Amino acid sequence: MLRVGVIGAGLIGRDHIRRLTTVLAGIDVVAVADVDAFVAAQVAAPLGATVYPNGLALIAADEVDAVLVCSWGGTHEEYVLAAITAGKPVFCEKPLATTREACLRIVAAEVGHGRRLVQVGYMRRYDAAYRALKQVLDSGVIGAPLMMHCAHRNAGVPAFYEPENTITDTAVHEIDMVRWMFGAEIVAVRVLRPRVSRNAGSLPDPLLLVLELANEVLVDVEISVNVRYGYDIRGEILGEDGTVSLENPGLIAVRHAGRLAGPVPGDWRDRFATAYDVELREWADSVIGGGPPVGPGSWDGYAAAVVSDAAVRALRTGDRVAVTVDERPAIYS
Ligand code: NAD
Ligand code: ISE
Repeated sequence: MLRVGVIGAGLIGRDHIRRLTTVLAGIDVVAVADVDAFVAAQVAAPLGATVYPNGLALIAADEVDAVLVCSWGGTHEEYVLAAITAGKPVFCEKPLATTREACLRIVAAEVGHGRRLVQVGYMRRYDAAYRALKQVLDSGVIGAPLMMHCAHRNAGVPAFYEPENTITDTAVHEIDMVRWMFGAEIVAVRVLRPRVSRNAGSLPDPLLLVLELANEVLVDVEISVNVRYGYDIRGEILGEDGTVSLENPGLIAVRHAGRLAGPVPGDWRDRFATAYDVELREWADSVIGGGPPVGPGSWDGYAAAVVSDAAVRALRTGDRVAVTVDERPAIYS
């Protein structure tokens, strides 16, 4: 049994605990920590897991083989660094950390340790539809890629969202996906602001990001975080000889009274449920097998943070912001 400790028992922490304990085999959640002690106790009780007073104590515990970090983004750095120091594999929900500098400190610690221990929760790389898109692209059947059009729409977002969270928490998924999909770094970013939605509250919503890739592919990303109607993730790649696109993820279509209708996922838990299952299965298998994680690592977390830093600057200034990535250390090649 792989004995896992989970830090942060909120929405995704609880969802991951459910899949670790009821969907996937060979994993035991033995420890939980949350700044909200009541939440931690409530989540730990049915599992028979130990509640730790804080994340650092959980990481240090002998009974914990590997760690899942599911607390708020600003807290990730401290926990990931502690896990590296303890030599324990750590799956950290996105973002790896909220700034380029914090991610670089994690990269430096992992390089110092000499072996990869960190995986970051960029689950789109595990989604069947995105994988199929990449397979078609890589097959060459649509020719060389020219552009990609993306939309990332949330019915609503948590109350803590500040303007930059539309980038650092939401657009960051497309930032990672695009690097993986095209195997190329993002070299510049612009953020355009259309008319503001009356549902936007205090957020700049919607936004249009334009990402320039090193291979001259151009990607546009609509970010809408208050569309109300559901969770809607879109993507279409234009190649020289054809296109490939994500299709409606609904499983059924209802034809009734002269209308054709189908379900729209409510949020990321519906849309990416299977992707999270595969992601954590592969992560756990790599830990059990004693190898490095096979999924996105600290370097990917760093590269995404560099672009999201630039996009936050572009959002504030309206400028085109160039992105420069440091040299990739050998353990990430
Ligand atoms: P949430 O607010 O529902 O839960 C976060 C939990 O962490 C809360 O219970 C909070 O009390 C706890 N917490 C905060 N600071 C802590 C600390 N220092 N130590 C221990 N616990 C602490 O938030 P969420 O939606 O579950 O998001 C958590 C993380 O997961 C974020 O980084 C978010 O970006 C990421 N996330 C990823 C996806 C995805 O699609 N991959 C989806 C949702 C959330
Ligand atoms: C959330 O944290 C996620 O990661 C979801 O995948 C994303 O769609 C949402 O915008 C974020 O708030």
